[in-house]
Order: sequence, then structure tokens, then C-alpha cells
Amino acid sequence: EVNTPITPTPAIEIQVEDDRTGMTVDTLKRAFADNLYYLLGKDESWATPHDYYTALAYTVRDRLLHRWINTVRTYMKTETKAVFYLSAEFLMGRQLANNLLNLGLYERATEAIKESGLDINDLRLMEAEPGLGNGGLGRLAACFLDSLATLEIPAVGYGIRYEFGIFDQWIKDGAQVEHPDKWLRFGNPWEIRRPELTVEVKFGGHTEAYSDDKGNYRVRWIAERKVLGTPYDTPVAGYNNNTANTLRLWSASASEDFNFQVFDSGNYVGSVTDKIFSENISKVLYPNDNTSQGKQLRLEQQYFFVSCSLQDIITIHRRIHPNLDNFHEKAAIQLNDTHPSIAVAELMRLLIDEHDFEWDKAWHITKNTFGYTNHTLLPEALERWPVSLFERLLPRHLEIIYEINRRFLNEVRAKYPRDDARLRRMSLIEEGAEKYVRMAHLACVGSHSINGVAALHTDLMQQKVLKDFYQLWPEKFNNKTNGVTPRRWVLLSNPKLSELIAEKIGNNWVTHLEELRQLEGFVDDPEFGDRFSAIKYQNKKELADYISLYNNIEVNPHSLFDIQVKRIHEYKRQLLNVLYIITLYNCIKRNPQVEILPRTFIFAGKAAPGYYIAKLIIKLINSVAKVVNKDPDVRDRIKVVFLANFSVSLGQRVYPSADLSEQISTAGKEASGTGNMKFAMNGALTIGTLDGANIEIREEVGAENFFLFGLTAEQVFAMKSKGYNPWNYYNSNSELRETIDRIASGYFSPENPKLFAPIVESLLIGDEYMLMADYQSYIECQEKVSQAYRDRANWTRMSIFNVARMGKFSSDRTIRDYCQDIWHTKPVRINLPAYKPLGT
Ligand code: B1N
Repeated sequence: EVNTPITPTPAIEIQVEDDRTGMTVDTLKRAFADNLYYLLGKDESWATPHDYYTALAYTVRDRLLHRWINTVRTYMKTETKAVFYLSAEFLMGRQLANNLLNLGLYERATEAIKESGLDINDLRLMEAEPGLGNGGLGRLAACFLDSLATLEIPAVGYGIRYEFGIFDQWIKDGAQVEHPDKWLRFGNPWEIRRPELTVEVKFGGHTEAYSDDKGNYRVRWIAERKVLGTPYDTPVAGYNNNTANTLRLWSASASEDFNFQVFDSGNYVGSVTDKIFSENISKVLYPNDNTSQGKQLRLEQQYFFVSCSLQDIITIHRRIHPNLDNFHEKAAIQLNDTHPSIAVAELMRLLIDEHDFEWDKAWHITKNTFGYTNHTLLPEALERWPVSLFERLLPRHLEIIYEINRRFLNEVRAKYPRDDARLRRMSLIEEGAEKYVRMAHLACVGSHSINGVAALHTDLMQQKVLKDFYQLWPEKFNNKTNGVTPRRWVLLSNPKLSELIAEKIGNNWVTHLEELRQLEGFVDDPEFGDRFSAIKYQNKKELADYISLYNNIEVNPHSLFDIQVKRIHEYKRQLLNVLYIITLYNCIKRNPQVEILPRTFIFAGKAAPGYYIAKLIIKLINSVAKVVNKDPDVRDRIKVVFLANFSVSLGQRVYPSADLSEQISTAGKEASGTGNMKFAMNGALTIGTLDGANIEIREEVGAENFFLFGLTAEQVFAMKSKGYNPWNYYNSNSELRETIDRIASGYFSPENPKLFAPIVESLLIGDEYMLMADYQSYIECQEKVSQAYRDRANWTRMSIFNVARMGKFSSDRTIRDYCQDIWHTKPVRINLPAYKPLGT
């Protein structure tokens, strides 16, 4: 006898449409409960806070999926051009709150979670941050994705799904200790694995010439090993629209059939080793910012994600178009620095070897497809790979690069006859004892657009690092000053300020940041000023609580919050900031009764694990903090705090709480900076050099609302070429001498008086970044800051002007400019029909 299942009466009708896509508080609450129950297999009797977070994340993801599916379907039907942003880094930050905000669901979700007896803020903290980037370059890519989706531009971000992102920084005895970032430990509800879209990537081996059936000369690449790339997709929601674009990150694994060959030969251990080699490719993010380590695995990572992405873009193109003849008319591929620049050779290879194109036609398509963004002029960051390594890893690409170079040098020779020095300088190959492939040259030659990331940087790029290319092709060069998304960096991180702004000028500024100008109408409204400064105080109090909790240091929220958060690098000159702190301390020690403005100096930032001096600077900051914070003469007027593990999430707490933003790099060294923008948008005043985007920020907010000091880039170059001697400053400036002597004496490291000798040496011998030359100007400027802060009403006025005039630095503006000048792409509006389940 068969057991017939009982039909429940009355039949339970689940409104799938409501449950999965509905946006009311009741539907959200029900979906949250169902996800906890059916996806996580838990109820409130044993659910953890992380389970609740995951259940809410899935609830949000369902709403996103509906938009995502409609977006993809719409793009597949339309024939408009799309942007493909290739980047080795995407520093996305936490997804939950940002997605809620962009979907317009934040308030309702908060209510639904509250009615479920929970607090959404506790849930938000459970999300592991995807830290798949080092700093500015990776975060810029994330801001760009937000703006692309908000502007309704068809776009895909392509990168690597690192199993370990940027390391966790712990501070032990004042020093940085690195820990692996196990961000995937509890799963990632935002991504969807797409195994059916897996592609194959070849490495090593050799090439063979053959003639095809038409008798044409052809080359085939016989690889030594093959790796599989599987995409993981994350939706990227636009703000207040129906667009959800895709971030597609590739994960590497061993190719099965390739391993079988090894199995057949009985080499079991060898096959397992090979599998591990393959999986290593997407294992870990290289933790260097602004330096190239030149490791083979890094080149493997670059080629891996480039090859996966180009194969994927070609597949997408071929779903709509009969052939690749019009590829460059439908795809704009942007190279985020040279990290993906092997794409130039790879697209040529795919077109010629796999799609039967002739060289000239393939080259036309390639050049018109790529744009290259340069992000740094620092020589140690310019990527060059030994030709010998290329030959071993990518033999076919090396042949193609040689051919690109042969034709390119002919062009140079035609324009500049008998100029061998120029040919040597411009060649894609650097000659010498060891030969190298110059990746920036490959990117320049293979692109129709070359851009810098701030006006000064683009200028210097054209006059120095890429001068010869600028002379040859001035029309290729352009500037695109960076920007940041006001959704994450104001609306999400500074809700109180956002509410005040909305009360005065409405909400349009969130997508049209220039509209903040209307706030200028309130600078002389005392009620507005009071509320504005009360919000800053509230934000400072929240940061003070965080500092008390994590650093066990009590700071005074009425003191001036002077903040420098960014990667630790000598050119960013955290050390100059420390010299000022020690100068103030010396001043107090000389005369404990001296009147000084109470200040809290806050630092955060990671040092590359192999960057010895940067790590020693962290140790110095913490050592100075230890002395200054407890010295009774200081009487709590100065506090020094180093916050561990700087991240996007920590940035969201820090930027809104700053009175003063430290942007003090040696002029000419910081390509743009983007932290400078996040601070100013949240009302911090900047103390800064004429470097990167500082120059343009000062232009916008007004010189009277910006604390300027230091040498200009031109003065820096002039001084260096004349022969710069830091000793002159040491000998002639007693305050500076005392400050350096204080460090050199071992005062901050009594257990090891010589500990900071390398730092002292870096200042007195060479002083590559000219801290000695800028010291006096910086100290005097800081004194002006202190004076200005004493007039609190005027400070608030200046602060309001900063917020009101930051419209230019929205990444929406930046992306509009890229679309207009480089990509030639237009928005595609996404309509959102009600969800119609299959079979209904
Ligand atoms: O890119 C940011 C700029 O705002 C910063 O000024 C600039 O320093 C930063 C190799 C880099 N340039 N180069 C890098 C990162 C990782 C790596 O492995 C270089 N980062 C920048 C956005 O334009």
C-alpha cells in the first residue's frame, strides 16, 4: 500500500513573488525568518549572530537577484557598448548595509529586524570584510563599480577571487604582526559560483609554426600545464535604480584531464603537487602598495585573470554578434594600472591564433578596445618582467610582444630618424645584462587612451615617465581626476550629517554631489552651524568610544582630531607627522606650563610585510604614543593613537570623525589620493602639500579653507638636481635638531636605544622624501591650524565650505568623464517587471 501524502487543508499558499522580491516590512520579516530556517537550518533557539546576519544577507540578495537577472537580460538584448574594468584589486568593503541603502531598503530592513527582536547594527558587524585590495587603487575600482551601476552603464568588473585578501594587522608590543585574512571562513552569501562558465588557461611549454589549410603561416602554443578559472559573481546595485551590474572574480583550480596524463604515468605525488600549484594562483593577494615585487606567481595571477576575462568577454560578444570584427565597438576594456596589461598580447593571441585574424586587423581591434590608467610614477612600482620568465611562462606572448615592438619601433624610427637613444628608451624591451619586458610601454602602445588620476599626476606623467610616448601620441593622453562614491563615503558612513543635509536641501545630492553647493547658503546660519558641529562632536565621541574599547586609551572628544589613515609608506610621510608630535612634546617638556591646543593624533594603516622601514615607523608611532600618553607633564593635552587593522569599515568610522586630514606626501609622489576626498566631504579641513588631487581640492574648497605647506613638485625636482643636503636643516634648525636627537637618543625605546637608528639615518642620509626640507613649513602650518581651531565658529564655517564644495570629487563625475572621453558608452535603463516564476 502506498502512503498518499496528505494535502494540508486549507492549502498553504506561498506567494513566491511577495516572499522573494517584496519590499514591505512584513515580507522582509517573513523572508528573514524563512531564510534562517530553510537556508541555514536554524531557528532562534540556536542561531548565532552570524546566522542572523547571513539570513538577512540572503533576504537582501533575493531582492538584488531580481534586479540582476533583469539587468543581464536587458543587456543581452541591447547592442550597446559595455565597459569591462580589469583590476587585480577590488576593495569592496562590507556589502550588507551598502546594498540595503542602494536598494532603498535600509529603514524597512531595520524595522523588520527590530520586530524580529534583533538590532541590525549587531548583524552588520558580523559581516567579514572582503579586503581584496591594498589601498587607493583597489578602493577606486570599487567606487567606480558603484558609480557605473548608479549611472546605469552596462559594466562588468573582472578580477581575482583571492582566498586570502589583505592580511589582518595586529599590533603586538607596538609592532605590526600579520595574520591571514580568512574572509571566506563562514561563507560568502553575496557571491554566486558559475561552474558552467569555467574557462581554461594555459601556461608554459613552447610554440610551433604550421600552415593552415589555406597555406597561411600560423602558430600554435603547446602548453606545459593548464589551469581552470571558475567565475564567482557578485551583484553591484546602483543607487535608487533597477540596475545591478556584475563583479566577476576568477578562482583557480586544477584542470582534471591534464592531471590524468600525470596519473597515467604513475606519478601520483606529482599530480597532487600540480593541483596545489594550480590552486595557488588565486590563493593570496600580494600585500604591496605602490611597489612591484617581481614574483613569478604574481605574473601567473595577472595572466590567469586576464585570460579568463578576455575569453569571457569574447563569449559574451559572440552571443549577440556574428563575429569579432566589431569587438572594439561593443567592448571598452579599461586596464587598472599595468597589472592586467598582458591583456594587450593576450587579445592579439586570441584574435590571431584562435579566431583567424590577420595582424593588422587584430591590432586595430586591440588598440581601439583598451584604455590604460596609470596610477603611480614611483620607479619601484613600474612593472617589468624578465624576458627569461616570460619565455618560460608565456612563450607565445613573448613572440607577440616582440612583433608588436618591431612594428612599433619602425614607427618611432620613421618619425625620429637616427635617434637610437629614443628607440632604446621607448622599446618594450629593456636591454642589459638581464632583459626585461616593460609593461607600461606595452599598455601605452596597445591602448587608444592613456590617463593619469589627477591633473598634476597626468602632467608629470607626460613630462617625465611617459614623455617619449606623449611626444609621439599627444592625442592619446588625458586626465581623469579620481573621485569617491558619496553613497558609501557620506550617506552610509555619516548618517547624521546626511540627515541634516537632506533636511536643508533634499536628497538629490546623493547622485548629484554638486548640489551640496546649496549648503553655502547656511554658512552664516548659527543654528545650522551649531547642528553641523554637534554632529562632528557626536561622530568624534563614537570614535573615542571605539578607541577606548580597542586601544584602552581615553581621548577627549573636545580636542582637535588630527588624523592620518593610509598605507604606511615613506613618501606619504607619516614620519613628518611624528616629527611634529615630538616637537610639541619637546615644547611641553621645556615649559610644562606652555599653552597648547589639545590634540588627538590618530594613525592607522598597514605596512607591506617586507617593508622594513615602514614597519619601524609603526613601531615608532606606538613608542611615541606610549611615552606621550602617560607623561604627567602632558596632562592629557596630547594623545597619540594607532588604530590596528585599517580597512574600509574602519575608514567609515574614521573619516566622519576628523577635524584635520593629513595629506602630507612629498609633492610629486602621490598620484591622486582618495582619502583626502573622503575626509573633506565629511567636513575635515586638510593640511596638505601641493600634491595629487590636493591641488584640485584646494582649488574647489578655496585656499582660505585649506592649510597649505611645503615645497612644490617643481621645487622638489629643482632641489634634487642641485644636490640636496638634509644636514643643512639639521644644523640650522634647533627645534628640528632636538626632535631628531630625541629619537636618536633612545628616549622612545629605552629597552633598545638604537632601535630607531635606521629612521634617523633615513632622514640624515639622503632624505629621499625631503622631510627635513618641509619640516619648518609644516610646523608653522600646524601652528596656524591650532590658532584657527580656537575660533570654533569660524572653523565650522570653513568645514561647511569644504563639504559644500566637494561635488567635483564624486566618482559619478569621474565615471561620466571616462564614459564621454574614453569608453563612449551610454546608459541603459533597466525596467523591473514583477517576478514571474517559470511555468506561471
Ligand atoms: O592609486 C590611487 C591613487 O589615489 C594613489 O595616489 C596611488 O598611490 C594609488 C602596485 C599600486 N598607485 N599604484 C598603486 C597598488 C598595488 C600595487 O601592487 C601599485 N596604488 C596606487 C588610485 O588612483
